[in-house]
Amino acid sequence: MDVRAAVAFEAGKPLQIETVQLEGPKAFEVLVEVKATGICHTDEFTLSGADPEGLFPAILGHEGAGVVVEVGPGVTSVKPGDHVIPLYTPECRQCPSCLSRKTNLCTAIRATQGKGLMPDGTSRFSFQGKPIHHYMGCSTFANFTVLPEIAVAKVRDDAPFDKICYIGCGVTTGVGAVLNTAKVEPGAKAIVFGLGGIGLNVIQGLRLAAADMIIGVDLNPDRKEWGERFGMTHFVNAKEAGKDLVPLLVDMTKKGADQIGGADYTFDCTGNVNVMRQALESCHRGWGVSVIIGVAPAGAEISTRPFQLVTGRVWKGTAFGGARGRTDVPKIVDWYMDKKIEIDPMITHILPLPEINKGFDLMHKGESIRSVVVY
Ligand code: NAD
Ligand code: AHE
Ligand code: ZN
Repeated sequence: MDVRAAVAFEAGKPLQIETVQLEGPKAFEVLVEVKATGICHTDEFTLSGADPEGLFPAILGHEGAGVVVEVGPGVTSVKPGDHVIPLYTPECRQCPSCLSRKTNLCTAIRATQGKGLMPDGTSRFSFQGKPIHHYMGCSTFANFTVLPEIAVAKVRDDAPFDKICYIGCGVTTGVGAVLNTAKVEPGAKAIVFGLGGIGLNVIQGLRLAAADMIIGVDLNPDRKEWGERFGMTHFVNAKEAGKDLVPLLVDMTKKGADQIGGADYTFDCTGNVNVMRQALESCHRGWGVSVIIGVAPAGAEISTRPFQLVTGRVWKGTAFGGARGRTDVPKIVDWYMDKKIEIDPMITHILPLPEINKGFDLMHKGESIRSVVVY
């Protein structure tokens, strides 16, 4: 079938809107009509050429919501008409990782997904007779896409697509990093570095976890108001603090008899390895946990003095907020519908597909939190 897609033909070049061909679902696959997709910084990361796994041409996009229109042989968990959120972290419930109960990083199809292919090693998308790569197993920058059955979460059908698409990445990543990965307890002190589409969701996760002190750090002064909107208690402008940022943050977290200072939990939501170091080093001696969420370019490496770890600070990472997609995503949709979490104010721009490049421009200029393309 013909579908409309924003195609990434080359790194560093704008997406091109084209009519491309999509084959129907094979065994254990589903065809989904994508109704809306967010634009995440990770799409920009791959489009920029910084992603060591980046492949071109590809149909990017991994933060979608839509409706199942057809299922391939063997599919039992969803049917045409079901509302679904595509999962870049699938949940097969059978692989050693899923069965371990220690991680959400299902390994059933990761190898082919990383090669931009469906699990049978082929692509369903093509343009002028040549295959186009899938992206993160999702390719939501097309109005129809094919996904493995294990990579869709069935969600309630009264939830608006143009809001819940954000649960496909940003919301789940931010809130999940707090609840699943860090397991923040009430009364905690936390620092969030980078108050964009992910960082603001970390802040609302911290509010949900009843953290006492939520310090937000960003270079963009406009982000102060944004952080406060979701529960941030203090803001630090990283540009103004300069080299004094870590001692300043440590000082801010000193309280009563505890004059050592440092946060119980810190979160990197920038993808900058220097910030990741600042985040670790502003943790409390003995127990502070720093969670890396940001994705860093090919070749970038993190460093710190081993002493930071010897003295009890812990460095962790999280993908998709530690969420098991088919199990947890429907619950997060319920939290949104029950007003336990907010999404609407973070969606600052709604765009039609032909204007998708504007969404990337807004991100570069720091003018959007989330842009959502509605088909
Ligand atoms: P964004 O562009 O919306 O936000 C980034 C924020 O960081 C901006 O507010 C920016 O001003 C701020 N920032 C940049 N450099 C900074 C610095 N040196 N100090 C302080 N603040 C700084 O991006 P996003 O969509 O929120 O994504 C954030 C990161 O998370 C990206 O690296 C993205 O690829 C990654 N990500 C990871 C996962 C995961 O599962 N681990 C999921 C989604 C996104
Ligand atoms: N391809 C990159 C890694 C990108 C990455 O870490 N992606 C996150 C999700 S970011 C969503 O916006 C993730 O899920 N990682 C786990 C995985 O299996 O990819 C690189 O550096 O190679
Ligand atoms: Zn993302």
